[in-house]
Amino acid sequence: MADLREVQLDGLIAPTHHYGALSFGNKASMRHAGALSKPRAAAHQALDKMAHVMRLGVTQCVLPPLLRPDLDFLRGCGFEGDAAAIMQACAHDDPHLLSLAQSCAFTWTANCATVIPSTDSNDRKCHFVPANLLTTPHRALEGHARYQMLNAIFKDNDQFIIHEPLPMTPALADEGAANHHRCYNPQTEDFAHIFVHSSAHGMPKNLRPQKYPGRQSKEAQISVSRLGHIKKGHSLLITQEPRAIDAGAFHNDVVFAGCNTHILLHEQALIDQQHFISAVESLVPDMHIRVVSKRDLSLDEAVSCYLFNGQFLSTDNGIHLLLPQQCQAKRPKRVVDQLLKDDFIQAVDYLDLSQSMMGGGGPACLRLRIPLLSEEIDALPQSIVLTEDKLQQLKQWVDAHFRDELSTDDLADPQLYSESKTALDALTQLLGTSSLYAFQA
Ligand code: SUG
Repeated sequence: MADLREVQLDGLIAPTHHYGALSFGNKASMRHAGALSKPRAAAHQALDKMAHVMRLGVTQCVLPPLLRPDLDFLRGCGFEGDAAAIMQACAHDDPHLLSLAQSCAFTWTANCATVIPSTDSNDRKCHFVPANLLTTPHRALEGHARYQMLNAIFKDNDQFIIHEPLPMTPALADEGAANHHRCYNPQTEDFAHIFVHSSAHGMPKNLRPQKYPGRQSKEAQISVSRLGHIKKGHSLLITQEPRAIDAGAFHNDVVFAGCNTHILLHEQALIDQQHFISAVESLVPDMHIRVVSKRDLSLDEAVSCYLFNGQFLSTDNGIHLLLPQQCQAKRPKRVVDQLLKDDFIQAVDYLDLSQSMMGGGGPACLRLRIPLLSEEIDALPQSIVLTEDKLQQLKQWVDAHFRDELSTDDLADPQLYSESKTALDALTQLLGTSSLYAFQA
């Protein structure tokens, strides 16, 4: 029997965490244009979630942030000189470009990559396909840098293959694990990879969203499963319900969640949902698929409370669900209470993730799940694995380097750039990773 365990990889919040309203179709992002952000609180909330996971006995790892602003991007736009000159000129000429370059959306690590575990691939390697994120202008800046960072961390080429992000063409728009889900029955070792898309070559108009962009192409999903060498007959290609996207489910993980044999999804999450359920059940025995009706929770309600972005964790005591506090409102709470009553899940905790939620990211958005064998866990740099000691060090790091508040005007402050560099330099020392950033070369 393969001893496959799901490691949770969460990105650390970066010192320039702010709300730029950069994601068209993500209602929380659009609503919080220009709101004052609280980077320190955001970083603590994210660390508290990681601590929670660690204390449930699940392996929790941390992924360092990217350096912002992305000066190479701004140089590519024609700005010249040192960091201070570039930031100030950009703030004067085109503040929107500066907001893109300062974005910390990489924190939502579910979008970092799609992971295919070694047990599911023909070549028995664990494959990472970093997402190109090309539908949103700020996130399209993440893919290559994340590719380099994943390479630096998952160094063991005998076990891990880090692919380049898919080519930057809209035909291959890819948002990583937010639109991918792996079902797995640990008893029988049956598995299925569910790939959900919202665009495809020749897709009929009635399957396309009318209001907001579909961010994931079918051709990208097929390419990811090809790169990941997924064993034949274990992938399912499914179309996201356009009504869900138009209601604000810009990623499938806003209306669909689960782990192993459990899936929780909204009645209006997918096209031809009954067919989807039968297909999964035929690939993986003993699935528990729970559909929440629109009567119990409308799509609009699902998008505002993020119930389906709950983080499902398989623990020794059963399934533990982490939800944002917004799910304590009457109607979502009633759904959750019923899940507990029916023994669909065994425990739930509600967390304050307000700073992440303001950008449209719930508990599941903040982590990338990496199913690993024990020898693969041993091959990880132990320095990125969270322990009580490391948690305290990271909390002190946040207190030493993060501002309490950040306004849009602060994004032009050159001091913020030096603070970020100092913070990231201190972080690599704390984590004991060798240099991860170009400025450390
Ligand atoms: O891509 N928000 C992210 C939220 C990602 C959530 N991830 C998952 N569903 N897995 C996005 O829309 C907001 C940035 C801003 O407005 O400044 C943002 O990028």
